Amino acid sequence: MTPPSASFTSVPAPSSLDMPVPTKSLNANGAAPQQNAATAALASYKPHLPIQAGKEPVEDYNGNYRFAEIHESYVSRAMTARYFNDMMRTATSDVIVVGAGSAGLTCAYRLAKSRPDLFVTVVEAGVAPGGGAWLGGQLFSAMVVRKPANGFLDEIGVPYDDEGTYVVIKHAALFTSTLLSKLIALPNVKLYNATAAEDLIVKKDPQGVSRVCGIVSNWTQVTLAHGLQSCMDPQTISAPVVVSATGHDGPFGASSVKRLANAGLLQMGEMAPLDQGRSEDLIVNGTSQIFPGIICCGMEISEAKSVPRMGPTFGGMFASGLRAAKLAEELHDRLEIRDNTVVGERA
Ligand code: AHZ
Repeated sequence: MTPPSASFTSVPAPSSLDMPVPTKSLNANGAAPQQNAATAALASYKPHLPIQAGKEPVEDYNGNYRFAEIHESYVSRAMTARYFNDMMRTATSDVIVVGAGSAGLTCAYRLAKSRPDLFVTVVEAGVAPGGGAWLGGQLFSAMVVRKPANGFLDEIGVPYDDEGTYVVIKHAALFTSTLLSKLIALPNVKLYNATAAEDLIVKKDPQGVSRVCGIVSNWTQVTLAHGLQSCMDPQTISAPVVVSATGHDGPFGASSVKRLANAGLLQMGEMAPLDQGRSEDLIVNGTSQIFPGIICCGMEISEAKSVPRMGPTFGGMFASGLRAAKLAEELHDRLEIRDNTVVGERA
């Protein structure tokens, strides 16, 4: 088998499972033009491994099951090409949603569904998106939602028991998995999980207004290891509108409001003790643009504005996410954007 190489210029249609023979092209100095070779490799990469006669896959559960052939390199490239294409695409996004808990997922879904012209990038620090929405209170299964937020459950097709002023979903995971599957299936959405927003991009626009223009991202495992290694630089995703839905304070929570407060750009509150009757209205109605370019929703609002928590009732998270989607859409439409850069905001 020919060893794999990062520097090849053509990939012949595979007639066997062997890797293609590398062909090196040299520049005028006799050095391999690494960037061009890599680009050429991508351009000529043909993701197709034909099924050969006599090696057809067989779906037989009586002991003769046989998979179609594979070569490790095809598996690697199938993932790598897509991930890097996504990164090329999302380096400039229309809206970034930070945090894929119940508020962030709801926001991203409503926004991407109602505005197919906007590309929505969702960045979630955890491996499993969903935040606290996999369980009800005290790690129990059922999820309680106060009316009228059950309207969103009707929209996405999640069944519930109607108990008067509130409804109960038999398992929180039914809500989260349904919403997640609908969100990821949308063509104008990319979800990066295991990826943390480490910081925000804040710049002055030509009118002199400081505004959030995107996020500083890194793989979460790298973010968590910053104290163990010398500098492991992040990279960025730019967007004229950022929605922060990072939950209340915790290992990662409330990260955008905390960052803006640390930088002296915002005065931050602190989540107030539980008051179910008051909390959810305050969270939804308090969902707002907390600094130019950044809208905050879900429990992060409780930290920004000292709102009481509500414990395990989730309607406030859905409605806050829906309000954030509306605000994000309106803000995006008010902004003057040239070459992916905000040049100003119409009144
Ligand atoms: O991993 C976090 C979680 O999935 C993610 N997150 C936080 N910081 C991040 C960062 N980069 C990327 N810097 C980050 N991702 O954000 C998600 C937040 O989800 P959540 O479920 O914690 O927050 P939520 O506001 O969507 O829902 C809160 C649910 C709660 S908490 C509560 C109470 O404590 O009283 N009650 C309810 C209903």
